[in-house]
Amino acid sequence: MEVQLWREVLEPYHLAVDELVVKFNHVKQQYQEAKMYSPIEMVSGRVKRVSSILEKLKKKGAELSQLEEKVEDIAGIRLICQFVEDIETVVAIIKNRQDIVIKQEKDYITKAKDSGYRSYHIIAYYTVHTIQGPKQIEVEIQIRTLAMNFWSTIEHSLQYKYKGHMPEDIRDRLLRAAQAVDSLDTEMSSVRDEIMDAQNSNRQKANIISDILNNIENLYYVANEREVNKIQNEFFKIYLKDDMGMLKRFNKQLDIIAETYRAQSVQGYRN
Ligand code: 0O2
Repeated sequence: MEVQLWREVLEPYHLAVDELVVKFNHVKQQYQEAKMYSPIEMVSGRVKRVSSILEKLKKKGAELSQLEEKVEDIAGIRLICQFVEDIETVVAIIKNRQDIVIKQEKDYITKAKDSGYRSYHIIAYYTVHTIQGPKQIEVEIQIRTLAMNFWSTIEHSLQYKYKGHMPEDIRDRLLRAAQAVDSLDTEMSSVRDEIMDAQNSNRQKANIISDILNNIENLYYVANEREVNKIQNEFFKIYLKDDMGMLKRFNKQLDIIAETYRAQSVQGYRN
């Protein structure tokens, strides 16, 4: 293959990565808009660098012409979760999609690699549409927790630094760090319900505050300034008390006031 053709070969992979990043971010956004906990915390994607593709071909003893069949992770998507339990949910979401067809699953969570690496991999078929028509390509989706991602990012850069000759003491320390990451994930899972409750109530509070501020802003257009200032000051006093019940009741009162003004303006229109 001529060097300048790399761009052409990789083009559909770039398209697949771009599309899938948008799609998975949209999944996250949908959960957030439905005011639900999202099992996907972060989405990223990359197209493998030419040097890494060549390296993999060499490792597999494959020809350049076998590039697309032998290198399954030219297009790579990474989905990061907060908790180990979320990984299963994300895998189920992927399996439910019609635009992603699973070829193979690699569970390095149940059984970590010898290096200590933990992650769930899905090799899938995904079709992109270019001006040449549809093209089915392979994509590798890596699903892991924040803690697993932290470990693998560090380990990956050390692998790069030592180019396959990692000193034994570093390898041992990385293995110990991998065990610590595993314990951290287990520990976080045991307090998952509490953490999720806290995150939910933070989200709920932010939503109520934004409703209240919207109501106050709308009242500026219909009520007199003195009344709105009074409401604003009252809101701030309640806000400082950090009491969700009071915020909810205050929001309800504002809804009633806003409704009264709306009714009055409709009546005024009729008269
Ligand atoms: P990069 O730079 O991320 O692209 P196989 O084809 O099954 O024989 P392969 O392709 O190595 O073997 O599959 P595997 O084991 O599922 O690994 C694919 C990718 O997972 C790797 O791609 C890494 O991104 C990641 N990975 C696998 N093992 C490790 C590990 O021990 N440490 C870290 N940090 N990442 C790992 P590349 O091409 O190695 O790298």
